[in-house]
Amino acid sequence: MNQEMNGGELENHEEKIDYVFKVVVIGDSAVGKTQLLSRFTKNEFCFDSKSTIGVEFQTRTVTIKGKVVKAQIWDTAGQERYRAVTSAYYRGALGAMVVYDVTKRPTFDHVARWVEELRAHADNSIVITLIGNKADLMDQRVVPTEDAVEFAEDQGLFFSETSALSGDNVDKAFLRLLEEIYGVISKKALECGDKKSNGADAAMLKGSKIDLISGSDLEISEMKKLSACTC
Ligand SMILES: Nc1nc2c(ncn2[C@@H]2O[C@H](COP(=O)(O)OP(=O)(O)OP(=O)(O)O)[C@@H](O)[C@H]2O)c(=O)[nH]1
Ligand SMILES: [Mg+2]
Repeated sequence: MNQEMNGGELENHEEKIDYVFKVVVIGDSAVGKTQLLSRFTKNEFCFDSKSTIGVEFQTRTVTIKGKVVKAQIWDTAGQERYRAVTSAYYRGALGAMVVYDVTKRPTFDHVARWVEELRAHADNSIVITLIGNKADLMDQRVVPTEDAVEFAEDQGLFFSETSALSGDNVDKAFLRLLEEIYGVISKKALECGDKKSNGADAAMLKGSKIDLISGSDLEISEMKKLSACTC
């Protein structure tokens, strides 16, 4: 694993949090969204997982390129009847995971719809990762990896196959997404600095650390204001 992005738990470093990244996890019901979150945030897996009602979030704090990043990951309900509720949570999300089940073709066929919904409700710069979960069920696979790779390339998404059950690729996929988000906001901050300095005062960019308020209950919209360039 990347040394700079060790995914280490930093529970006692709340006061030092540099960024809070909101990430939403979406996809059809029973593809394993809740278990992916559980694996990433608690290293736990539950065979008897109950279908999520509405939306809830979990957090994990990691370091990326020397910065302390709190990932606030929103677990949404995949069931159709909650659609109207869940799309409201896309606002302010810097990243999204669109999950399907490699053993259920319809869950992959519906991915295009989930991505469309994200593009309609989320920010343009949102980083999206396509996740084919339950890769441990090798003999039940019906979605070939190539189909997903082709779709991801076509749509400009990152892609990983994971198993929440074994833990394979779960940390890697989340950490990559967080690293990509970090890249996007760093670039925005630079562009913002460029515009402000108008090319005349490069020193303005130096040490322009963005201070974020610690605490999981801070409004995401506030976070967004602080972490994104507004010029
Ligand atoms: N074999 C296997 N089973 C998994 C995996 N991930 C989840 N499951 C099982 O799939 C079922 C559904 O998992 P959930 O995480 O609850 O699915 P969800 O996407 O959150 O579903 P909703 O909350 O209804 O949207 C549960 O029985 C899990 O134990 C995996 O990687 N491998
Ligand atoms: Mg769930």
